[in-house]
Amino acid sequence: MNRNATFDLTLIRFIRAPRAAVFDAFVQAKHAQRWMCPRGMTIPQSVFNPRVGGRFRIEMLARDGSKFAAAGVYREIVRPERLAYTWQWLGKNMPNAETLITVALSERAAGTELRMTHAGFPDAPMRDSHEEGWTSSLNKLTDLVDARGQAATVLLLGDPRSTYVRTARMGLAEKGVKYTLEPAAPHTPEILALHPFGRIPAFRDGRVALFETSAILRYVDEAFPGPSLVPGTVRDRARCEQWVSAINAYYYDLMIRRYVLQYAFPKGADGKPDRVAIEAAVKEMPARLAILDAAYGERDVLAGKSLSMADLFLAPILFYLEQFPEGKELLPQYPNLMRGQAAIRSRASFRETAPG
Ligand SMILES: N[C@@H](CCC(=O)N[C@@H](CS)C(=O)NCC(=O)O)C(=O)O
Repeated sequence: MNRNATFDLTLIRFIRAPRAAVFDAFVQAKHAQRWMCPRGMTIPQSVFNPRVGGRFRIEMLARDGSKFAAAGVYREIVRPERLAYTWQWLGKNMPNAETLITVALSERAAGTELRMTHAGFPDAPMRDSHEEGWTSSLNKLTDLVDARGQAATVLLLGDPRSTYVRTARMGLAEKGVKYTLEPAAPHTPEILALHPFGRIPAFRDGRVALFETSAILRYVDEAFPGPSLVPGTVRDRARCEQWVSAINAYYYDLMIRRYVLQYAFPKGADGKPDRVAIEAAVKEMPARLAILDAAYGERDVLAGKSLSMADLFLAPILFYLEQFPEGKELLPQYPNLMRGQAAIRSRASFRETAPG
C-alpha cells in the first residue's frame, strides 16, 4: 500500500487468473455480487451497467442486518486492462465524498497483477477504513477467480498432529471453508513471521494474519458463511467462552503436556516415559474429568444446543488422552463425557482431521 498527502489508496495484488476473468469480476453483476464487499457481508442487490457513462449500484448487508449502499459511474472501460469509475456511499450516515477507483490489470506469468487505486478521500481515517474493506474484498475476489478457490487465500500453518491445529482445522471444516494447510513446526521462521510466541497454529487470510486458535476461530466464524461456531444466546456464548478458556488453562497442560507428551516424547532415564511425572498428572485427572462430565449433563455439547468452539477445543485433547493406558481406563468412567465425544467423533470435521 502506498499513502500520500492526497489520501489515496493503492493496493497491488498478484492474482492467479487470466486478466479477462479478473476484469469481468469487476463489472459483471453475477461475479461482482460475490466479492465486492468485505468478508462477513453479502450483496443481496446490485445493478451493473458497464459502459462509459453507465452506472452501478450495490447494496451490502452485514451480519447484524445493517445495510450499506454505494454507487458510481463508469468513466473508462478498456477490457481487459483498464477500468475507472467513481465510488460514492449512499445514505445519511455515510461519508458523501465522491471518490475515483482506477483498476489496471497487467499480464504476468501464470496470472494477473492487479493495481487498484482508490483516490480522493477527504481524510486519512476514511482512506484507512477503505484499506481494511478492500483488503478483505480482494481476498474474496481471489477466492472467486483463482482455480484453487478459498484455498488460494486461506492458509493455516502448523503440524496436523497438534491438538490446537486440529481444533482450527475442525472449525474451518465445520464452516465449509476451503484452506491450504502448510506444514510447519513451532518456532520455525515461517511460524515466527506470523506468531510472536512461535506456537502453532498460525493463520492467514490474504493479508490478514492471526495467531491464537480462539482468535482464528472467531475470525473464521464471522468472516465466512456457514453454521455458527458460537451459540446464539448471550448466556450460552459466555458459557462457550468459559469452556474455551478453561480447556486452554486447566486441561491442555495437564492432559497433553504433562501426560500425552510424556509418552510421545519420553524424557525419563534410559529414554523411557517419566513415571513420576505421569503418575502425578494421572492423579489430578479424575477431578477434571468429573467437572466436564457434569458440564455435559444430558447434552452432547458443552455450551448451547449445538456444536461450538468449546467442543472443538476439547475433542482433540481427549482423542489423545484415550491413546494411552491410564487415559483409556479413566475415560469410560464419565458417561456424559463419552456420549459427547461419541457425538463429535461421528462428524466429518473430526474424522477428516485425524492426525496421520
Ligand atoms: N494458546 C495457543 C496454544 C498453541 C500451542 O500451545 N500449540 C502447541 C502445539 S499443540 C505448540 O505450539 N507448542 C510448542 C511450544 O509450546 O513451544 C493457541 O490457542 O493457539
